[in-house]
Amino acid sequence: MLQLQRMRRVAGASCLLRRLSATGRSSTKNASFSEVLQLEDKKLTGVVFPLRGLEKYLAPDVNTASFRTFSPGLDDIRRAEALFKPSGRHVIDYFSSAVRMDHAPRLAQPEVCFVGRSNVGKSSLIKALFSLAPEVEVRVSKTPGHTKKMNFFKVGKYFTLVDMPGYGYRAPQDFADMVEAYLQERQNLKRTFLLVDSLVGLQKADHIAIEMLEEFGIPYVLVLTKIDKAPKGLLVKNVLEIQDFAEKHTQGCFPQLFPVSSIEYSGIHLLRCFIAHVTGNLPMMNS
Ligand SMILES: Nc1nc2c(ncn2[C@@H]2O[C@H](COP(=O)(O)OP(=O)(O)OP(=O)(O)O)[C@@H](O)[C@H]2O)c(=O)[nH]1
Ligand SMILES: [Mg+2]
Repeated sequence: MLQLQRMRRVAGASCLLRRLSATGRSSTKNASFSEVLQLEDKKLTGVVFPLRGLEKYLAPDVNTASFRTFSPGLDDIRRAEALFKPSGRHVIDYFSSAVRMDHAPRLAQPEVCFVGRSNVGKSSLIKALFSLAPEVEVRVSKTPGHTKKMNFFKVGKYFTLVDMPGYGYRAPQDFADMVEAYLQERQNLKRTFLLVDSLVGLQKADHIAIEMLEEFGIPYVLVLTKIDKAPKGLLVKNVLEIQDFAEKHTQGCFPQLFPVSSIEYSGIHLLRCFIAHVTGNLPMMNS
């Protein structure tokens, strides 16, 4: 509690400065952790730890242990955010694109990638993660099948994020070759984020992706997207169903789900922290 109060005081000042300098930009409310720390406790919990925010809607006998598998302290989250903010020598930028593995850039630094059905919100999620570096161009679209190449974004010398074309709808012909080959061959791949639409839960195409990741023996994480659009009851139902499925039928899946909204920034701060952690850039202090 004391830690939270102290962080809120410091955050208040920097938040004001940010607001003053942010004129003219599109809405980025809650994009920065200092802003989130200004929220009242319940709202703060909902934005930073969306799963915990759902606990009040659950029956008392529901086991929520896996809601806290990854449970960083607020200071860990603040330290992780620094990696997602560009500064003098720390450059965050688009690096290159590839349609085949032999075109993929040779990068030794740790990498994470984002896969999932077309239109599920992969590019939007990367855009939200990079909201503190608005000059980084990440293209999103209402039209499914928008991202047609593997797009590599370098976060300084620390790690790389890879935006993938979606599967399922009008996927590029060589999608299977491109993404499957990447997942199988990429040596520096530390974690794969499989995005699932929180409004509809696991679909046939998602099950195929899960089977593929299980077969390749690749560690992956399920991210539930667009939670701002899902009524709470539906969200709770889908969270519990997916969690139950992951527990009973998967080996490589991280037990905790990561619900996110790329519009409201719910879950984005926690995900930044998780990415910093799995890429070896954030030893935990308070977990
Ligand atoms: N309300 C809401 N809409 C979202 C969210 N994330 C993405 N969207 C919308 O969903 C649509 C698709 O988003 P993209 O990020 O382009 O999806 P994608 O998975 O990259 O799609 P492909 O590149 O075609 O595979 C866009 O209209 C986004 O504005 C979210 O968190 N909340
Ligand atoms: Mg895309």
